[in-house]
Amino acid sequence: MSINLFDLTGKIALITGGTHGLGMAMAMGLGNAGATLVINGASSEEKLNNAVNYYKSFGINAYGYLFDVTNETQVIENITKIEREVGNIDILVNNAGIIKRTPLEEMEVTDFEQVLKVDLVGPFIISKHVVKGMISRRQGKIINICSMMSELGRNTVGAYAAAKGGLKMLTKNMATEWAKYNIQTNGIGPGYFATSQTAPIRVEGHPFNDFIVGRTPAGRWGDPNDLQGAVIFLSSKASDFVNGQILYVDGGILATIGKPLNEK
Ligand code: GCO
Repeated sequence: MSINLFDLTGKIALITGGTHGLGMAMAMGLGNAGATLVINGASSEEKLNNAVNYYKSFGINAYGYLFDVTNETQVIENITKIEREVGNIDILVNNAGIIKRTPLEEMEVTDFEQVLKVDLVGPFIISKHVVKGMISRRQGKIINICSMMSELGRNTVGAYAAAKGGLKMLTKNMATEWAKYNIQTNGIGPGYFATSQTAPIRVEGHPFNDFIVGRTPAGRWGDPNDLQGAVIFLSSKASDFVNGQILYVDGGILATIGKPLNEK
């Protein structure tokens, strides 16, 4: 009998920030692999309902819960509701995140703290409460969405880089503490993707757009669907002995120092 290592039938996956962008693309991948989706949104009931209906239009079983991943009271309440109304959470994708592009010397402390709160403290809070069930069942998959900025800095994204660098190390520590319960914790590090977050720097002819296309060996921005294979792999049996790894899906950008602009 052939076993499909990547089949997620019967699994329940919670994806934070799953109402748009990379989160939606990864959620679609998990849903198409058989998982039931639990989508978190932070602010808009309408956006959440639209996203849930979008998944359902493809025959994917989906539910939506509106809560702020940085508010521990809301997280506890909603994890309890999800486990009562939908079932035990097998897969947690910590995707929700924000970015603020400001030179460090000009950045307000409150803005710096907000980026770290959403991008680093949030994943800690929700993982702390989801993992309790995973520990009791001796099984679970946690995937933290890191970034190119977990490895490299860039002008104006210092707070985001600090948060995503921290999330890389938090991933390694979650793996260290929870692997003994048969919980695999890993990360995905997207390179530069065509999303609403990067829209301002992706305008045709924008110096950054040309820079990224030239700096990426694949010669293009990532398509959000390029992340589906990685998230299915790290959510499935195929990764049962993979712990604390960050899988970079970046078109090769981290593999190279780049090339002169006039070189093909
Ligand atoms: C930026 C971009 C990046 C990407 C992504 C790269 O301003 O440099 O927004 O941060 O969004 O995180 O991995």
